[in-house]
Amino acid sequence: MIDETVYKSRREAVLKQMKNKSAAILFAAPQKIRSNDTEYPYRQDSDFYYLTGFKEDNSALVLIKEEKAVKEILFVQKKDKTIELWTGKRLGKDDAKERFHVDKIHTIDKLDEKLKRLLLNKKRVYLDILSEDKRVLHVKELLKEILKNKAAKHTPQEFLHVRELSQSMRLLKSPAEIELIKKALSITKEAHHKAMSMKKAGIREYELQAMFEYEFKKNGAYSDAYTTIVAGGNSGNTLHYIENSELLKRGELILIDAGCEYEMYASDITRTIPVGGKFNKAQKEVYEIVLETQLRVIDAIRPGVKKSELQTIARESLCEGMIKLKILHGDVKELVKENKDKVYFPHGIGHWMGIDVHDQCPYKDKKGEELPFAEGMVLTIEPGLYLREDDENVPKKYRGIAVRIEDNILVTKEGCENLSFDIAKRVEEIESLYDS
Ligand SMILES: [Mn+2]
Repeated sequence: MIDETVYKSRREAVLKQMKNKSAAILFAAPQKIRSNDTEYPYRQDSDFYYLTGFKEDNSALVLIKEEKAVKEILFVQKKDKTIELWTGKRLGKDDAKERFHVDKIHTIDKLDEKLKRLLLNKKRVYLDILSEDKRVLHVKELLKEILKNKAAKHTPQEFLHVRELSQSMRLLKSPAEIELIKKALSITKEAHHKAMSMKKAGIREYELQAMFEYEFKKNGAYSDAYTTIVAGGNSGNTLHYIENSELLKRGELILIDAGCEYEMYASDITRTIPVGGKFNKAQKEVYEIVLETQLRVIDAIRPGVKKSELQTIARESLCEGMIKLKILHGDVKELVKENKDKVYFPHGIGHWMGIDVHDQCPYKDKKGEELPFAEGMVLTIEPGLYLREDDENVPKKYRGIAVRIEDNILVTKEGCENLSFDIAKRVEEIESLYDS
């Protein structure tokens, strides 16, 4: 668990970045309606959670920066016995005062009234400017009113994106955050190992998906971090296949991209395993190329290196392998230059990961230059080869094979640490787990 003082220091770091005479407003995630009065499972907004550790909906954080003073104000839901009977306990204003180290707590129904005062004489407002959320649009309307206020010395003239403040901070994970990711990975590992050991021929992809979701919950992870992909055979060539409805057949591979979320932190692991427990020769050949590529890329990660360099290492390594398998012909560098590999490896080598599976952190600095890796960053490394069954340029024995191998990597002072090092991925390891 992350301590209250950590959230406090994150807000202070946001306030430090804010310009003088400004206000920042961030809302809790809205409830999403599934139909009529039924909602999807609720998940807190990632930036709001990062700055408050608060999981209730219908809340807002307002940060105020003046020349010599700063103020943190949290708006929470009112206690209401009748509503709480239906939707569960609310923390309420009094308990929120005890828990949160902020300057002021109000109930959310006071937000408009307070904002009218708080936003007066501010020059800048940080808001989720890209959002279509009706509460954000409402604040914009309020600001129009304030702009008309003749009594104001200053009126907000500049709108800045509130999420940029926290998202750049979220790039570097603290030891406590890394512990949560490790915990998520330990649960995810159990599920992947169970999938490797199970007899799978004749069951449907969604049964395997259900096993993952069950293992996640059983071990204390409330949710998956994203919709599980269980793709048997050629379906693995559809990158975001989530239909998961086909029968798994002996002789095929299954590409499983599944990771749980633990205490709001993600894990994101892909393994490609044989349905019947044994890789055939062609599957093994493709698999070894992807594995060798993944190991080469991970080996290159250290502070100062950039993601685009890893992309090149991956592409060259995959091309080298595809030449050996006679999928591609020619010179590695030429093939990469001509993008001949793109049809077989069409995606990026990885992405930031943290509170979100695809963490919304910047990849470039303010000048538009690519950010070099630094100690504390966490990213996925996930090369793949996708050989469609209808691709006549691919030797027949490889058609319909899709392999992706994905691990979660922490950049350290000297190099990197593979946080998911103990999830089986070598051919012999996977095969020996089957039915053992
Ligand atoms: Mn991923």
